Amino acid sequence: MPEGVVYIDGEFVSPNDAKISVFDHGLLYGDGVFEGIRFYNGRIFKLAEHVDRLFASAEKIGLTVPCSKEEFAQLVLKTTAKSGLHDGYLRPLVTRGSGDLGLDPRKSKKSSIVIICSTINLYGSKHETGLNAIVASVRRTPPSSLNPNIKSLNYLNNILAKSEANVKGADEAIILDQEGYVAEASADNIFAVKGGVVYTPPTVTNLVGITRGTILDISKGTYETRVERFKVDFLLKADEVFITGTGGEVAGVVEIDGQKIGVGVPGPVTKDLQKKYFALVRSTGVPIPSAGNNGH
Ligand code: PXG
Repeated sequence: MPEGVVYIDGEFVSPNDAKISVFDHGLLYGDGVFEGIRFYNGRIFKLAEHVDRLFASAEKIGLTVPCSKEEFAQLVLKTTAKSGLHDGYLRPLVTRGSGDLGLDPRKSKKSSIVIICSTINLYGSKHETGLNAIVASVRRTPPSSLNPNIKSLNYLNNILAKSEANVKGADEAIILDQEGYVAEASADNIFAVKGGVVYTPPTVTNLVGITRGTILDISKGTYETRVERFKVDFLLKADEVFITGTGGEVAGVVEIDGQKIGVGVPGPVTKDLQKKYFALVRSTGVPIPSAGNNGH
């Protein structure tokens, strides 16, 4: 059983007792939105940005979050405090709530708030050695069908890509948009470094990642940055490729479809940005109230 604590609609329970109805439209239809947040050293990294994105996702699907942003942030802090963890992972979700069968959202009378506070380990030691990736055959759902900036409970497009990577023995999948431009990885944004310039695609076809934004900010102090579209051949000829995400943090990609990127190890720009990112996440963020002082 995972460690941590779970908030569900007004109650804090242990992960073992964290249950929702099978009639919840989040389960039945993927009708809901979520966030993935990390906390380090007793501080929640970019809490306000994650709460803003959660509310923006909810608004895009006409889902009313049954509290204010400020109250939501306080709930996240309180849940984290109750977990007793200092480093870990938060998964807030807002689902349409339970309702009769039938996908009409009006069947659910009240949305549900769930906040899971636990731990996550995505790439482990691969941060040092780098990841190998494949280019998925499945393309990213086009923005005209589903806005990629709705962080919704529908992740099958990404899961199909990830499963393809699993079958091929790769760590990650790079997903292309409908026109063949590089969109993102299964749960991360993607960057390339060439001639000392840091490139990442615009977010028309991918999530406006909070880690992506942080890395662009950090990069600007040292490197030229360019937000522009590119295809796979650009990645294959790049000096370095890396991916960014709350879960995956900053991880070098050293091989794509069996072809080495650069010299086949995480490059100096990736390592520099990784180091600066880890320093930032460990020294900034909203302090988690101490366990004794979280209840009132
Ligand atoms: N693209 C997609 C499709 C994502 O789901 C990112 C990019 C990176 O965004 P952030 O804001 O995290 O830099 C994501 C983020 C998980 C997990 O449980 C998934 C994400 C984040 C944290 C954990 O697999 N997705």
